[in-house]
Amino acid sequence: MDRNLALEVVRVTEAAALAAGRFVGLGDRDSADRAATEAMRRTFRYMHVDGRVVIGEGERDQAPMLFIGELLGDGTADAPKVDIAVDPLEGTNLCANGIHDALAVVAMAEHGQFLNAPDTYMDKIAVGPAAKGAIDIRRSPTHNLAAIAEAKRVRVADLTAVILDRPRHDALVAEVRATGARIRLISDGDVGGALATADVSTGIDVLLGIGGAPEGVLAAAALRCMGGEMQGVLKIRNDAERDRAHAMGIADLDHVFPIHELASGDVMFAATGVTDGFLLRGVRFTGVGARTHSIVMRSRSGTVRFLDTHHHFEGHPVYDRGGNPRPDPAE
Ligand code: VTB
Repeated sequence: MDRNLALEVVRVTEAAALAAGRFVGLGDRDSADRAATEAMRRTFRYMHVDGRVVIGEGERDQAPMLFIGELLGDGTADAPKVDIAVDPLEGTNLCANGIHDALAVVAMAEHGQFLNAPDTYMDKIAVGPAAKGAIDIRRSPTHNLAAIAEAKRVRVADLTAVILDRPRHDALVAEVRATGARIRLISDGDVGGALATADVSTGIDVLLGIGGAPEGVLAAAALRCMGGEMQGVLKIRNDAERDRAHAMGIADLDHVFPIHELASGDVMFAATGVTDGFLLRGVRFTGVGARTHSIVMRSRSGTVRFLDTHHHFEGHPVYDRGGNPRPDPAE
C-alpha cells in the first residue's frame, strides 16, 4: 500500500465527523449515524483504491451503505486492493447526547489481513507500548493489573482502567476496585478507550471488558500502529451468533485472538473526533467552516500524526459529482 493512502484516508474520517458534528447533542442517533455513513461513503469514491468493506455497518440486507462486501474507492485497474474496516460514527449515543469520545474511524490493510469479525461481543484487554507483553486475557484482571503495574514500574493503585459502564461488568468493576486500581467508566466507545491506553497524556493504562467484536478489530488496527497490545475472545450469546461466527470462518469460539490475528500486515488507521475525547477534540464549527482534529498512522513506520484541520466550506470540493470511474449504485 502506498504510504500516502494514510493521509488520503483522513479526508474520509474528517468528512464523516463533519457530517455527524451537526448532530451533536440533538438526541437523534440514527440521523447522526446516517449522515456520517453517507459522508464517508461519498468521500471514499475519490480515493485511489480498489477497496472492499470487511468491517462495516452490517450485512448487506440490514445496511444500505458501507455494508460488508461493498466496494469502495475509484476501483481503477492500477488501484491497490485493500480491505477496509469502518465505523463512520463510533458512539452514536455519545454523539446524540453530546458526550465524550464520539469518533469517525477507518482502518485499511492489504487483502485478508483483518479478522472478519462477526457482529457479536468480544472480551478485550488492551494496553499501550509500555505494557506490551504483560497482558494475558486468560488470567484474571487482578493478575493483569499487577503485571501492567510491574511493566510500567508503578503501583497498581497508580493505574487507571477504562471499562464500558454495563451491568455485565459489575463483577469486573468490583474486582478492579478491590485491587486498588482506578476506573474510568465510559457509557460507550471502547475504540476510543483502547486508543487512550497508547498515549501517556490520557492517563489511561488499560481497557478491560466486553464490547463489540468489530470495534475490537478497529482498536487492534490502531494499537498495531501505536505499538500497543491487545487480545480478544468472542463472547457468543446464542445459536444464531455461533452460526454467524462459523460462517465467517471462526471454528474455535474460545480462541484467544492476539493483536496480529485481529489486524495483521501493513495497517493504516485514521480517526477524527466528533465530540471531545481522550485524544481528539471534537468538531468546532466556525463562521466560515469548521476545525477538526484527527489521528493518522501506519503500522509499518509507526508514525503517528495529529492533524488539526481548518475547513473552509466555500472552497470545499464537491465530493459527490463526476470524475469517478466506479458509478454509485445508489444513484
Ligand atoms: C460496544 C462497544 C462500542 O457500543 O459495541 C457498545 O464496542 C455496545 O454495547 O464502542 P451494548 O450492546 O452493551 O450497548 C459501543 O460502545 C459504541 O458503538
